[in-house]
Amino acid sequence: MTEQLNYFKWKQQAEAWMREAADYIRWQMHEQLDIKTKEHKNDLVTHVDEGVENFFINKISETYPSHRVMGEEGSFKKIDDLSGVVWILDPIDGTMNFVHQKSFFAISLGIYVDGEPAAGLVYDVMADELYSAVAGFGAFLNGKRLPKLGRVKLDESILSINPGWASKDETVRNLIETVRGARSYGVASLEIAYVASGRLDSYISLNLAPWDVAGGIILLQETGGLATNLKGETLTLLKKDSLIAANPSIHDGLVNRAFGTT
Ligand code: 2AM
Ligand code: CA
Ligand code: CA
Ligand code: CA
Repeated sequence: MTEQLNYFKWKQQAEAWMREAADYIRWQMHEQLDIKTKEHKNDLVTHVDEGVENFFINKISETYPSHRVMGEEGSFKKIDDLSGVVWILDPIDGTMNFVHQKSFFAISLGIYVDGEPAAGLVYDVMADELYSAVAGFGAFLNGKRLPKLGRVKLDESILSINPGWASKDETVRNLIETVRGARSYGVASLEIAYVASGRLDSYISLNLAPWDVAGGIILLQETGGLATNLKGETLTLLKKDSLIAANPSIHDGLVNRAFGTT
């Protein structure tokens, strides 16, 4: 129980920092953005992503010196195991949306203790929607408890998927024809949070990093949803992987039908 008290404390603290970082983001959004590309031409980073990550690294190291941070913009290389307390941070998830649309981006944070979920937070900055969970105590949206996910049928479900991938893959095109509707938001952490809250029934991606998923999958676990890679395997949170995050009644069906060997 003492452990859990800590988890609540960390979640509370993380939430306050997220709101402070969100104020900075909303302020900087209307300034000239310093935009750079990373490995691919569509993989963007701005000075705001770096500013938010540095803000969290400073706060966490001042307040909890023994905790480690795995953040997208620079501090990943130092982390190759999940022992102790690790904060897995995406300072801005959905940077392309941040740059082009000025909405539909999130701050995502998962706190893990020896690799086990402790607390997860995903904050949609412009909608002011904060999804949060302490593992074992349910998930909340702006303080209101999210219900456990009910049953859905695959052909009545809403799937979120990257259209760039869908256009190139016949299996994915068939899947899109099977479900009731397909969507794409371009912000992985929030799309997982949407599955946790029932706004979406599934979200599938080919290649995500630990910080894209670490916060969202804790929320999902708390409302009964399932998250694995496309082979149905548990995520390690130490390397890039594919993802199927889904309502439990369609998760295994999606793995088998779209990507399995059966
Ligand atoms: P990012 O904005 O933090 O980079 C876009 O479909 C979603 O996938 C976003 O959550 C984006 O996170 C993530 N993503 C992961 N790897 C990516 C890559 N190499 N290029 C663009 N988006 C990536
Ligand atoms: Ca990125
Ligand atoms: Ca991301
Ligand atoms: Ca990011």
